[in-house]
Amino acid sequence: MIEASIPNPYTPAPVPANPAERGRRDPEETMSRDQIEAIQFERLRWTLHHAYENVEAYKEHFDAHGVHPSDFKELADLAKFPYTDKEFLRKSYPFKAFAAKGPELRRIHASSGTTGQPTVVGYTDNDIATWASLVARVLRNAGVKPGDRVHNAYGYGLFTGGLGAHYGVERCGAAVIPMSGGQTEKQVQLIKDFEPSAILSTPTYLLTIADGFRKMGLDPRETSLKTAVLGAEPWTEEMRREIEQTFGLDALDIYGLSEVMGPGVAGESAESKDGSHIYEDHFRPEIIDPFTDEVLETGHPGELVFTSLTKEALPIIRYRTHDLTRLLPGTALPGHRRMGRITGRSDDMIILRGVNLFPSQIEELALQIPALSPHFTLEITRPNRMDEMAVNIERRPEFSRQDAESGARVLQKEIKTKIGSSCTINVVEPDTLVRSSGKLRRVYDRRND
Ligand code: DLL
Repeated sequence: MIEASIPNPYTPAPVPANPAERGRRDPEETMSRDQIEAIQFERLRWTLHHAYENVEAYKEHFDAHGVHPSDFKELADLAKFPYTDKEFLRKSYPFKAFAAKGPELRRIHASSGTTGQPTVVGYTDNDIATWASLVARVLRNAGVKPGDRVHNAYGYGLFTGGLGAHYGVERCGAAVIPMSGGQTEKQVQLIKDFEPSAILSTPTYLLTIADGFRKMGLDPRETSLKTAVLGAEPWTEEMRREIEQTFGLDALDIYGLSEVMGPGVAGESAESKDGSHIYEDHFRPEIIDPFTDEVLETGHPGELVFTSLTKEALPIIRYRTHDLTRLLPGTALPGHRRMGRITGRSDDMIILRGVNLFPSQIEELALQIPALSPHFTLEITRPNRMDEMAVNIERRPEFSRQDAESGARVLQKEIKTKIGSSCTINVVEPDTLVRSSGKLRRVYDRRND
């Protein structure tokens, strides 16, 4: 047990022995906003004490900003506490931000990121139980039931996607097929033979699996799959439509990040299909202006910030995710706010001759053109001291080169009028761009090469 001067008000609910009961909703899901905020207050008060007393880096950080956990007297007081970010965790590499250092520590994951050393995250038994219960929540709300089979194509290993999703499937009473990412032919074979009703994958990797079906002479619409729970990278409503039509299933969102837990911080309900609900009995979200750091009202777009409410091994206070979105009132889970689609990460934003743009904007426009496929990359160069962007995009195999070229001209015009950037479009042949088995890299910035 990790001690703090005030007792931890939370313990994870026991796993029902009867698998059929694992299909039941958690009582917190149907709570009102007032009830959720009352829970948030109690749990946040404990989290602040726990972080301050058990993690030296938090004590130094709070002391440097002249705040103490006893300054937290109402929810709004959270704003008195300083933000944290990747740099805060990086400086604590590998374990200095952990409150659990001894036998309480049960698992370690890490997120690789694109640069520098990985960010290391840790879990106690209770953290793992909570995590599984939240992924189970996402899956239940997406329509997965006890007795279902679920194909898990998230990568297993240090990445939180594979194992995080794995225990969530078991927790909701379904059977997990731990396929991991890659080996697309084998994915196709197992989906065909094991007949899962649901698949967990990144949206772009699911498109690769669809290609795999076609290559084996199979129609992706003929599979047993009824639900896809997709996340780990930004995706658009147009991509949702593409995937749903390709497989004839319901595609729903799952959101999360390693530092805050992993997959299952938020999930989308099949009944409303209107964005992921953040599980606010475990995470308090805020939206801030990424430039002025000011906290914005619900509904305003900005950067998502999270504070954990129940995490033991790695409490996280006002963590800046760099994910750009907005908070919206709850619908299917009225006490929990939803997040809008992530339009991009502030560190993925391309600044092209002064115009800010995100790959998701290109995805949205490209997918409206029938002859162009969702497989594209963006290549940015600076040949004559001027930024240039090329969109390399595959034509759909069922359309001619000529159709794709005229589609490309439409796309070029759309990018100019809707985003404000001039670019060139290179139509390439089907199946020539690199596929990824997990998170896809779309942007190749070669301006400094
Ligand atoms: O990607 C955790 C995860 C695994 C989520 C499987 C969902 C499914 P990280 O590797 O730490 O963790 O990357 C976190 O991925 O800050 C977002 O930028 C992005 N991301 C995750 N889910 C979504 C989503 C996992 N549903 C980073 N939509 C986050 C858009 C997402 N972006």
